Amino acid sequence: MKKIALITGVSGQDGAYLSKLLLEKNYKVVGTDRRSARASNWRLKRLGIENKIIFEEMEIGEIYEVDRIFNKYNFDEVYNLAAQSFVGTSFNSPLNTANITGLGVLRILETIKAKNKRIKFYQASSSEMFGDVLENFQSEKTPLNPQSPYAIAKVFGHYMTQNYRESYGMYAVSGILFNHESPLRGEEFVTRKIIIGLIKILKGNLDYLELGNINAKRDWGFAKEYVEAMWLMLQQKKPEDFVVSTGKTYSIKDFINKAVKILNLKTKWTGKGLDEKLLNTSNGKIIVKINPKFFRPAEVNILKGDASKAKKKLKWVPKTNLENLIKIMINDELKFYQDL
Ligand code: GDR
Repeated sequence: MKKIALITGVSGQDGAYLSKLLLEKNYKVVGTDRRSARASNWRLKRLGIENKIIFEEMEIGEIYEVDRIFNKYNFDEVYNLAAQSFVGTSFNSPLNTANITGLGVLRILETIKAKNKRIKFYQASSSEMFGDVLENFQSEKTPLNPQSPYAIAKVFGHYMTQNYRESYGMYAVSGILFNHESPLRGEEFVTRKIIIGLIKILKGNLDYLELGNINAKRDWGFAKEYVEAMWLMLQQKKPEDFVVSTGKTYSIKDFINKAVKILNLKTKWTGKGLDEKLLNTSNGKIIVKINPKFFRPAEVNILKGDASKAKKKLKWVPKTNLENLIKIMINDELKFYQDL
């Protein structure tokens, strides 16, 4: 008998990689998204699996929608990846973020509790929950200190998942994933924005790139590896939460410096604060400048995860360092240009 998995938010980066992984493990994959099917399927197409999963529309903001999907299939595992996942946007739409990113988790937990408490549940928690960090390395034990409506909604989902595990004996776990990137990352997130921008500049299709706080530091890993940790978390004897991270932190500026080096661009930084710029020393043109429009009302300055529990219990370790991750993203983007 094939196991049946539900992936909410299937058309996102992690949804696509996780679908591929579960198909390889011979699962029947039901993927849901709020949008009417096909337009948002480019990632599944890129991985060649758009016809291999069962695609359903499900608005996680409505309990009867969740109910309908759970009546139609007998799931073994549920991966809740659906969210309003952009931190910046959450400041402009805090109510929608609370409803989807926060209450959405509870709608699924309630449905599982009512229908079949043996269904295993994975919640996509986030390193953003650590916010203004209270410990140098953040682990499962680090106190949470969220700084955005997004992170606060994630904290709600995180504690609800723990509460349903403890109150009802459900196999419900939270994966606290630090930033994870790939060629399938949405263009609004900083890593993909930088890669796309630099390549457009190189090809003469963009004058310069505008960014916000380039001094923020993140712990970046490769998304394809992070979905393996999600699956592993649902295969344990005991349901537990895990941090998934690389343990290394770099600023946005470091990321840019590594990317321009790989692209063989000769550059130098000038100016300070709002006037800080990256110049192309070959032609004197600006490559990067700061636009305060991309600043957030409250910022998370630094994140650095301690994934030693995942290493010990899940035998999961990150394999791709930042340099190689950037190379993967650049090569993919360049290939896209060649294919045009
Ligand atoms: P983040 O990712 O907020 O960490 O959350 P993002 O890539 O959006 O920002 C990372 C850092 O870069 C700074 N920054 C910019 N960010 C964007 N998007 N655009 C810019 O122009 C820009 N300039 C500077 C940001 O201020 C920030 O400090 C991601 C999301 O995927 C979440 O859903 C997920 O939970 C966490 O990672 C783990």
